[in-house]
Amino acid sequence: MVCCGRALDSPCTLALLVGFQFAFVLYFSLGGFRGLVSVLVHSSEPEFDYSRPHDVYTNLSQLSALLPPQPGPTGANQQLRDCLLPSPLLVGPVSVRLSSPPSLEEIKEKNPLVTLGGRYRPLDCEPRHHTAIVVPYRNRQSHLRTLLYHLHPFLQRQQIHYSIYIVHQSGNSTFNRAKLLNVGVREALKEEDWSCIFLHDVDLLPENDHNTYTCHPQYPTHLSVAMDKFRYRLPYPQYFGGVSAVTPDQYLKMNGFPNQYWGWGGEDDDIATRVRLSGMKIVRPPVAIGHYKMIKHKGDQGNEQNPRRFDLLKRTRLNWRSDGLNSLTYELLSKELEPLYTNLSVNIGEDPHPPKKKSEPPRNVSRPTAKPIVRSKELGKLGVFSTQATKLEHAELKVANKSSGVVQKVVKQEVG
Ligand code: BGN
Repeated sequence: MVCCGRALDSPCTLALLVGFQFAFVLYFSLGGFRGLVSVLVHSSEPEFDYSRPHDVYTNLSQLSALLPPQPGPTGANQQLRDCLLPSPLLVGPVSVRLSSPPSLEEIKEKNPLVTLGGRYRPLDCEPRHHTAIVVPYRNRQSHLRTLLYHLHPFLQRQQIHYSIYIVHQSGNSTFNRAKLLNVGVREALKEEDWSCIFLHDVDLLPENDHNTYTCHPQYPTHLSVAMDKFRYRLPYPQYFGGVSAVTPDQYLKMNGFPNQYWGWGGEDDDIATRVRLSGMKIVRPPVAIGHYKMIKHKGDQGNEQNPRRFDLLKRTRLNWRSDGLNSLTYELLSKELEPLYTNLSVNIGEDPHPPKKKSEPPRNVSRPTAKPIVRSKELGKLGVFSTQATKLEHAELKVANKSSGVVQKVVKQEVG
């Protein structure tokens, strides 16, 4: 060919360069390798119409019509058949009521089959799953009512045996989500041989009941993969916050969760790192199923951003075996079986580094927009960013940041 005879300045070389550049940009704008695969190979992702959600109490009247199981002639309960898989009661997308939640009495009335402590077990079939839902909590009365109003019917339709545990941090010290989760897991397992434990933020509401509150037998699960706050996608690939689930075995394997994260941020990244360090990986439902809405709210007093989270994250590899379930100390102040939940009130001690009076203003998480999660200054402080992340990861990051405004990974290389 005429044009290819000469070196760099030939039109052919130029055309090739432009071509490559175009292919490169196309590759990343389609979401890198994964995006390309999903475009080329027809996606088997389920599809749901979120524009026409069902009422979250749909199909529940069928359940309420069931009488409590009648004892047989010998006094023993009849043998129940196993619950069907998937539950025939599921409806898919459900509407989320975000404002003015009903009173606890009204919620109880709408959920007559929920028993003391916020427990439920299907009456007409033998459940295949036994799930404890652990919710770290402080001063969020209206969020709690919104969650209970939504979660009880949502879970009953899934025909699982479940109980909701609210772990209330007493006192005024800085909030410690991961430590409260450790307490919740330990207390829940004292009560019952749960096969699955859900770690659930109080302000997150699942939007699709095909997102079953059950565990993967081998690997920890991350459920809140598509939150409205992050424009219905993962803010970064190793994100493990919001709603996740472990079996007791998985929990033991990773030595539970860290106890040292006081204040907002980083503890979920630490947990994700533990998953990998203990030889496991994170599994997720399809994005089309893992939809969640976050209740909008102003900054959280007592849960200011934790400035130490970067340093803590750098040391997860060193600390995870000694800080966790095996170093957990707390005082259980009370355990009350409320009609819609079990209330565990706990003293988990004091933040050894309480924030100074004039600290960063509390984070405002009220806007459902994808805000930069980690500022580049903070990335710099971490100091581990460029040491292990590959060039490809950096390039992907740049493109993702440009298109979404979300600065993606910090501990990416830690969580692999
Ligand atoms: C991340 C936070 C997570 C939080 C998500 C989503 C950190 C550690 C920085 C090194 N991680 O940035 O804790 O769940 O944002 O809001 O701040």
